[in-house]
Amino acid sequence: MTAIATTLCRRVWDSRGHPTVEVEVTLENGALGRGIAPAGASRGTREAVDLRDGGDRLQGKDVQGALAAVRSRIAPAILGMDATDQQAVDAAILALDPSPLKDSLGGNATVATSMAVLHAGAAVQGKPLWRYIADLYGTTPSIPLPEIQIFGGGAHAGRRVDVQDFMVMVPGATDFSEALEVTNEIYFAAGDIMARKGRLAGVADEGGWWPAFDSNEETLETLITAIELAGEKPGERVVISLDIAASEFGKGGLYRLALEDRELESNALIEMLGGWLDAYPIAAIEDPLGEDDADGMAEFTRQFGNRVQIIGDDYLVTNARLVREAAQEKACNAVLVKVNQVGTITEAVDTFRAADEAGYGAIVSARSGETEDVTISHLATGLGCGQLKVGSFTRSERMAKWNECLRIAEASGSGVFVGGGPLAATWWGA
Ligand code: 2PG
Ligand code: MG
Repeated sequence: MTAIATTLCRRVWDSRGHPTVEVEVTLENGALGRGIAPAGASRGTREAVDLRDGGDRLQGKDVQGALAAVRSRIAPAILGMDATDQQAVDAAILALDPSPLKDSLGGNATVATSMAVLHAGAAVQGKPLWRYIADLYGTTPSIPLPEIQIFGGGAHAGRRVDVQDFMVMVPGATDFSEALEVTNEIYFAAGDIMARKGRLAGVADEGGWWPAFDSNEETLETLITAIELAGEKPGERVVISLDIAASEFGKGGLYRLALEDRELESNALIEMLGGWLDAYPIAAIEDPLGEDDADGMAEFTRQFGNRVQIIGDDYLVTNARLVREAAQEKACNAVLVKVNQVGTITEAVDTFRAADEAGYGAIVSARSGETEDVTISHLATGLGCGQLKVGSFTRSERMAKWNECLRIAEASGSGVFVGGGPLAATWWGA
């Protein structure tokens, strides 16, 4: 009944119009699961490889090699396996490509298959995916607090500003639906400001307003004004979250702020960001230092780890071993969980567990290249991780995830919204 009968794959297209891998797994009783690989633009060097064909066609981004890996290697290996034994199926996939970066199968091939198997397992048990995940991993489900981008930047906006994500969270909302409502007002207030300044220039890759600013700090100031225009007092119900994505503009402890035409050493960057933490109600900051700047990250955490959530994305690449090492070095206090960064559901859950053991927060996250796949809404809810980062408040590849959370919240009943829970208690207003 629960055995995998067929594994199909096809090329579909993501939100940036690039090819990606979709996998469909059908079980003996007809239950079906589907997964689509997302794609990052600001990628950590230790992430699982997103296998692309190269060459002249489709900007070198075709995925025929990854599709061939699913058809000729992964499908035969998992045929007949029990789809509800996620760990065994993922182990069978990993056995085909034990390389740390999955460069032979491609992380895009493995993640689409792993997610498809997860969906098929839920389908055969007749459970909503979030409930299936909670039962499988013995976790307590909760609706996550959304982390939503208002301005995009960095690699998602032609490097128009250096910082990548200017986001808001509404830990003071009473439920998920209210958090979205407040965010909607802030998003459109920000659009109005840009229009009034004659600087409205469309949106960046994840749907946040295009950052037509003269400095990174002007973006922050504008975000504050937008929060106020939306009728909120910054730092009360609403807080700011930033993804600095420092690996994108720094190597070897030297950071180049192109917009401001200056170069900063690690300590100067820490000082600049510390100034922002003092001046603005910032509750979370992601990748404040580069992926190769372990000393800088430990120093930043030493100075600010008691008052702000410090999230490792490129720095930890959803890797359980790196989370454990970071905990020893006291670098970061939270990890971004992106399944395609590590390649399988089992490994992503291992990372979530490693974070839990280290007392680190965990934020499930989308990639900048996304699709209609809503697995991460269920993963964040099912694991009860507390936070979900998806991008902005426009474009259907983003809204699909927020809307799915609304459906899950409705189906699961009220009272499970994390909102003002762990985030508020630990970081907000501290
Ligand atoms: C990030 C993500 C999402 P990308 O850096 O957190 O914003 O971007 O998918 O391009 O790595
Ligand atoms: Mg990031």
